[in-house]
Amino acid sequence: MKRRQILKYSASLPLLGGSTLLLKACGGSGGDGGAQPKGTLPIPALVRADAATPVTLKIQKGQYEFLSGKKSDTFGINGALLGPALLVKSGAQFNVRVENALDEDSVLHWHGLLVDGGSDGGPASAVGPGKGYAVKTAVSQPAATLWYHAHPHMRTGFQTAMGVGGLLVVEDDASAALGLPHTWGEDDVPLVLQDKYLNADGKLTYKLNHNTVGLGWFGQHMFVNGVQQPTHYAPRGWVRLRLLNACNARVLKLRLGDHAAFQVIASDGGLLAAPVPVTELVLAAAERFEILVDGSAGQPIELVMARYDEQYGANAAPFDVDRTLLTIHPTLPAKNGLLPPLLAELPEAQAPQGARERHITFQLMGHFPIDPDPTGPLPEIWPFDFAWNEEDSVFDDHTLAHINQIEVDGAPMESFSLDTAGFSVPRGSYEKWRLTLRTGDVYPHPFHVHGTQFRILAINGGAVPAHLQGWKDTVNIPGAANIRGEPGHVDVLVRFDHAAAMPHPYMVHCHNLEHEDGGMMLGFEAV
Ligand SMILES: [Cu+2]
Repeated sequence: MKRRQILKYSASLPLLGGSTLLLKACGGSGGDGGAQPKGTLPIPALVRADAATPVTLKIQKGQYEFLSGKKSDTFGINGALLGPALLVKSGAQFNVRVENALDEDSVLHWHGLLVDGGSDGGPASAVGPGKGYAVKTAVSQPAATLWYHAHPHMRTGFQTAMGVGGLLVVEDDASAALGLPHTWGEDDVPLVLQDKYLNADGKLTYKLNHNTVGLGWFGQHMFVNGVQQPTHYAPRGWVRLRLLNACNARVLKLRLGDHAAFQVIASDGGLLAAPVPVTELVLAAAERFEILVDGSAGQPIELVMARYDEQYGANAAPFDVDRTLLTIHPTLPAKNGLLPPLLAELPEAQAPQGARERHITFQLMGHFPIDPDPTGPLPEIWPFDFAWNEEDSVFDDHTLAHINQIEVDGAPMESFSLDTAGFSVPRGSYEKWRLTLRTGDVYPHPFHVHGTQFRILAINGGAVPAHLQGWKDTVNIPGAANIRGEPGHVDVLVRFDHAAAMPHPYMVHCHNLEHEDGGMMLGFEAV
């Protein structure tokens, strides 16, 4: 597989006019505002990880030039930054060995993979420096674009920001028969989207203080597979983009340069029932969508990150204006990938009568400046400043773990503990969960639950947009309209088919990684 990838790239080299490329540290110079593309889109190697071809994943330290000529310390998997895209076929065994070559505990979570708690890679499974573990587990879910990332408690944000992450692709016969674009790195293009905060020396800087813990770690540079504003040469025709928002906290709103419609074909857990045409697409942290863009005219297609005003800090400069993330030139010979009118059969998303209901409430840190007195003056909102990322960390590990909470059915849970399961769900039963926030929490929180792919029943009590009606493992809970307002709420239909018992429970948590590391997480069992 690796060799094939290299050959494909060698073949397209002359067209790119480049010299060296592919996963070399070739980050752009300057900010995101430059007019010229900064390099070619690196494509992560697609590596089959099953019983016949087990793969070793070494979480290691490295150095990477996010900015040209400026080296930064990073983490990566089998490399300096990020890791290979793992491939496993539904029905096969997912087979990897994880080795931790960092100086601290680590673990890889298989985000969206339906496996038991012991194989899931939750924080309770973290291993120390120099240690490793094997994962061998059957995969029995439809084709999907999943991912993996670090998940050690209180260090998930730091390690993921440093580069511990990658894609995990499940394939199956039904999706292969559809004729969708499927030539990896040509008309089937993985895009790992991440913002990074880099200091004046181009070094990735990550601190936990009141600001970053309250709002999340934001970067002033956007990277696509580790490169700023890259260019990709694709076959003429439909081009499939596998989008992953791998930011720690940032919500991304994407559109095409000419505002043309594009087709959403898959969400977190697999194909939608039918393609959904949209002109813009919002991805909360950890969400994935697969889209098809129309390159039949052979004209350049820009993927643009639009200004986003519904998350505090997300529209700070340089993201106060729309920014091009990637330019695709569909000028190579056509591959004839199809856009079928129907994609997959999905069961109706309806809670069965008598389904157990749970209310899960994310509670943002106690000293967030929310004034509970409705007659008092409005509290001051923090001025947003990227330089927070360089302020000293103010939390020790003990304090950090106890900042945020999750409440279940109105009962505040104890501060997050790896030793405690907050609740227990019976395997194989549907449950209807209402996900919500504290009154007056104006901040959006991406909800993620391990061990299942769920369906969204309602958002703020209303209809679910068509592209969110498929399988999901992450959904954004909208913030309140103002600091006195009722927060958003999302109803989802969940079912757990695999087992997770102490000491390896599943996790429900906010995927704003700084919120999660501050304790906005709860372990639970499926029995
Ligand atoms: Cu949150």
